[in-house]
Amino acid sequence: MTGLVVKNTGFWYLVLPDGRKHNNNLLQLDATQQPAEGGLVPCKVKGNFRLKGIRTTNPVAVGDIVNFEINKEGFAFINRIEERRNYIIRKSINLSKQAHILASNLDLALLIVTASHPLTSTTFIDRFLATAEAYRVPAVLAINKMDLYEGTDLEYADFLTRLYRKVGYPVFQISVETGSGIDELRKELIGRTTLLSGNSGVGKSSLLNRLIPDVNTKTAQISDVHDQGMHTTTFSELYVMPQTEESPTLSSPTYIIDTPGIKGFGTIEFEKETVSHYFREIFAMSENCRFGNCTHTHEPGCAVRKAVEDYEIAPSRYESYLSILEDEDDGKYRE
Ligand SMILES: Nc1nc2c(ncn2[C@@H]2O[C@H](COP(=O)(O)OP(=O)(O)OP(=O)(O)O)[C@@H](O)[C@H]2O)c(=O)[nH]1
Ligand SMILES: [Mg+2]
Ligand SMILES: [Zn+2]
Repeated sequence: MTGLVVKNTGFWYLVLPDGRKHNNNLLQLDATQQPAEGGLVPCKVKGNFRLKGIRTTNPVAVGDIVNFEINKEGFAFINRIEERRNYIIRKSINLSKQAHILASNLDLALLIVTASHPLTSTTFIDRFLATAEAYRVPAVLAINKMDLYEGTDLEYADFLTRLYRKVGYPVFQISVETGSGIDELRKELIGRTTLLSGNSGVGKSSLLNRLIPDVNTKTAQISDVHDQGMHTTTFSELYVMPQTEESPTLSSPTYIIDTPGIKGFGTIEFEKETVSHYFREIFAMSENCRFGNCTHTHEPGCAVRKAVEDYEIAPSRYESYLSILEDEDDGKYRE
């Protein structure tokens, strides 16, 4: 049997068998429970799924299409993963070489960012966007909590909006709290499979609850002391958004994957020579560099560094580019 991986609890993978409709109604299961009719099948993994020699904390990811078997005792085992159309992977912030696949087979990567409570850094945004470019997943930014901002926070939100629109990414200014900008964003998601990602506390689960009101995933207050999220969501999970008036005859379902908040975004598997390909404006500008193999760090006649000096390329983007190059130097990622 084949199915779609909807959740990974570390121990079980919950799989939606082909032909069944996902109703967001997840089962709580123990080890002896039989797969319930109409529900999700709890599976374990059989065999060794390695990603081109990279050690991943999760061999099977949410969004994977898998083949599974049910044995005589009634336990289900995943025995094959269909080839992934794409995926988003990151290295965790610690110095281990472990990587984590956020999700696979995506039509869209939606990065939720905030200008305060907590503040999302441009380094984080750029690393996420570069990874989306590298794995060919279209990316979109949503700046959430617009209801909170004034003064420098509002300036930062507007700075991010202008910067990333200029680079070529759609940017939405939203407030899950007041509902502003949500309808526009919803249109972007219809008929697609979207990964929701971002720092802890930016409002990923709150957005999901607004888009799919009957789900009610857990959300939590930001810590007053640290102005940071509480890591409320602990496992990635795929939800289905019901059809709306705008999509009555749509053939593909609208899936949204809520994920745990992440602190840093370590890039993985990048060749030094190709890092610049994942920064659209740097790549475009590099055509004018004197040397074809310019790394835009020290070479004479570098058009990229000239453009940074002239503020044609944002210094923050160039710094993010350099920080990824440094990672690739020592194979580590530090914030
Ligand atoms: N003022 C305001 N608060 C918001 C908004 N969206 C979310 N919040 C609040 O931000 C806090 C964190 O929201 P969550 O949805 O739990 O954040 P998350 O991104 O899912 O966090 P993790 O699961 O830890 O990764 C909650 O207290 C929300 O009520 C918004 O638009 N405006
Ligand atoms: Mg959450
Ligand atoms: Zn150059």
